[in-house]
Amino acid sequence: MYWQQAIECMPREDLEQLQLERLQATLYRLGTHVPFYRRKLREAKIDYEAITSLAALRNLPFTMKEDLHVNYPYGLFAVPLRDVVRIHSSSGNSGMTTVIGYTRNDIKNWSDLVARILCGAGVTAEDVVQIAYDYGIFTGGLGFHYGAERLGASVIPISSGNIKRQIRIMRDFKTTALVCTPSHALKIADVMMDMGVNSSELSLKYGVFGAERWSETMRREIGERLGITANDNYGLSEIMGPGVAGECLECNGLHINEDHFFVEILDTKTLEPVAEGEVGELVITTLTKEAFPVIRYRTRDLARFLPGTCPCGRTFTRMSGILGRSDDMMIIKGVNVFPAQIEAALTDITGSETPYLIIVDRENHEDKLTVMVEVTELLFSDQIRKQWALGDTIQDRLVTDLGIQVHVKLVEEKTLETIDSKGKKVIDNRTF
Ligand code: DLL
Repeated sequence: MYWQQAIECMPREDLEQLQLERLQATLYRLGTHVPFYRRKLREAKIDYEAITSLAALRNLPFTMKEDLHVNYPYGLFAVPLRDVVRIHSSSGNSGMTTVIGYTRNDIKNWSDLVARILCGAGVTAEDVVQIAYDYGIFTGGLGFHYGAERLGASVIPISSGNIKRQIRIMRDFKTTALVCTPSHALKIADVMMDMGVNSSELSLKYGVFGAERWSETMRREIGERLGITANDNYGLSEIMGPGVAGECLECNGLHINEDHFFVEILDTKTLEPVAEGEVGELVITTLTKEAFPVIRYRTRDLARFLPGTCPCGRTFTRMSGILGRSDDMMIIKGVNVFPAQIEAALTDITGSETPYLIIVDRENHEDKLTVMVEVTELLFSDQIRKQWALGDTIQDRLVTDLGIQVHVKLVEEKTLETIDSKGKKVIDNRTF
């Protein structure tokens, strides 16, 4: 099933021509409207008006997450704010936040791309689509909402809280497609069991899952427990949100929406293309974005291109699911978390370097983040109430900065060195 068959199945030659024209337009937009890129291109001695081949893209400078931070909030927007109709953002305190804008046209393209993802996973205008992503500044909820509406499906914007209610609505409203993170789908299956609801009482057929890493074992488990197909899709806010790539029902890799994104896979050390089929970092150039175009954005996500063509008929290149990260970002309860955010908050509160250890577990299909903090001599108080207050202050601050629940454990000095963390600041006990 296709949403835009003529595009999704277009001959590669035509696709490459389209990509080149769109790259030229993007470079022109950035070169003329974004001082940061004008300077960057000039420094790299690139005449952006003289790019005549896709191969020339290899010489363009990279864009890093740090560039987004430095230009916070609107420095990389290529249109005036009056032309921006939506703003999304990643979590984090102001120094770590990224802000992404969309013009009306960007939203239209985004909706079409998400409609493609849904269609590829089997969803049609006949379906009742329940979206259990967070509806907020995170791109998952609204991104899928607009895409599902564009498709013409009946959309239930349930969001991520109150799972019992989600299940009741799923049963009573005869939901046929579930859209959320894979771990949330398993959590739903757990709560269904507690409620005595069997999947045969539901009308569910399709599951469209993404925003975090998952495994074939999880896919099988979701499929069996909810009685649905389970398809993967990938995206990131800096590039757009969901809609970058998604699996069709063949489930043999994620088709990249190459008419809107030029994707390279590079060796993380040399930053040169990896050998065919090798794993490397996804580096993405947007080809149609108006408000927030980026060139060669280093996603830090690791994946590989898959060889051959897909029986579904789409000509877009396929990539594997995400196999890891080339930095230390973790996705906890669907939220991106960097150890540096935690460290910065601790230093801020304690006024000194404080030993800590981050522990991530998955209990009953739910991520749990614990931060162990050593009470050094400087922080020690013989008044238990004062000590508790310190724990509460750290906890409140981390919840605010990260946007997820955090368990803070204060431990005695030198406790952390007795824990075998192999010298790392993070122990992630989850299996993917
Ligand atoms: O997670 C956008 C999204 C929403 C994608 C809904 C798919 C579905 P961010 O919050 O910016 O955006 O997080 C982006 O999440 O760089 C990956 O590390 C990770 N990620 C996204 N999709 C997948 C996936 C959204 N299918 C970051 N598998 C990315 C593994 C994923 N990791």
